[in-house]
Amino acid sequence: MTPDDPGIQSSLAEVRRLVARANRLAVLTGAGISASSGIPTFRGGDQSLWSHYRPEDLATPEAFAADPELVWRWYDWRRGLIAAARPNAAHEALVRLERRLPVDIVTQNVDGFHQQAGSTRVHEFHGSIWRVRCTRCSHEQEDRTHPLPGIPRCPECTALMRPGVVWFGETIDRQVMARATRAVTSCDLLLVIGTAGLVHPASGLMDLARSAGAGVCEFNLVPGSLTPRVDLFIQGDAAETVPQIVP
Ligand code: BJW
Ligand code: ZN
Repeated sequence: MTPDDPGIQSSLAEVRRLVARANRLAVLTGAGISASSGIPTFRGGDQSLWSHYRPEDLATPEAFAADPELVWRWYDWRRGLIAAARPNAAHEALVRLERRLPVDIVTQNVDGFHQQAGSTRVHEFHGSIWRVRCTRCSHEQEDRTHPLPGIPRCPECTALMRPGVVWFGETIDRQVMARATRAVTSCDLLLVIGTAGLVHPASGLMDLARSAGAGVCEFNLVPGSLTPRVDLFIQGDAAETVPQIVP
């Protein structure tokens, strides 16, 4: 499929109809929902200092073991961008939806924007950029310091702290996985917003929802790997399209 294919674009009226009929909603979000807040996506080819790194070069335990300072510098830069930015109209629209019916948000994003906007049932599939955890003992805590004065050290055992996020090759927290699975298998409708759908196991959640009988609506700037398997596709900036389903 290409963006020019006729018939790919569904109407917002169709999405509104499905939302009106739904009893439970689940939402799977990715980097694209925060793009309009000024947060670069992972595979978007932005012009930043860090754009010549791929996520696979930095978001791995091996990259951290080889050069913890480099990896922390990347996270410190991103923490600065996020701290200076705000949730956008798409995050806010999902808060309004929650006033109408139960809405579980499974987010791959680590920015905390859904909670900041006011959503209450948020499952952080890949962790949070505002948490740090010890590489040696089990100590974990919130840490919103920016800029970081250096690599954070564990207050319990002085070992290096690492970002409290899920890197490639690491498993999703069992409880978060269970909550996300429950959310997508118990909803009537899944909204998939701003994800390329290339990273497992998050990308499998959509098929899980479908096999449990849910309808799927995708919101993205461009059709992607998930689009052939969705029921409705709304093309455009999520900050413009998503608010139109919850006027
Ligand atoms: C807009 C927009 C606008 C832009 N409006 N839309 C081979 C085959 C299958 C699987 C594997 C494999 N080899 C390895 C794996 C497993 C691996 C994986 O999936 N790799 C793939 C790359 C192939 N997965 C894992 O390792 C996961 N764990 C796991 O599988 O455990 C089991 C296991 C253990 C050991 C060995 C093997 C298996 C863990 C994955 C963790 C991913 N972590 C990251 C970093 C998180 C922390 C951080 O933020 O730093 O998560 S990587 C990065 O990708 C981040 C994101 O959450 C994730 C997804 O990215 P997302 O959100 O889709 O962003 P983009 O940039 O890709 O897309 C943006 C989209 O928005 C685009 O579609 C745009 O068009 C759109 N857009 N502007 C609307 N304004
Ligand atoms: Zn420790």
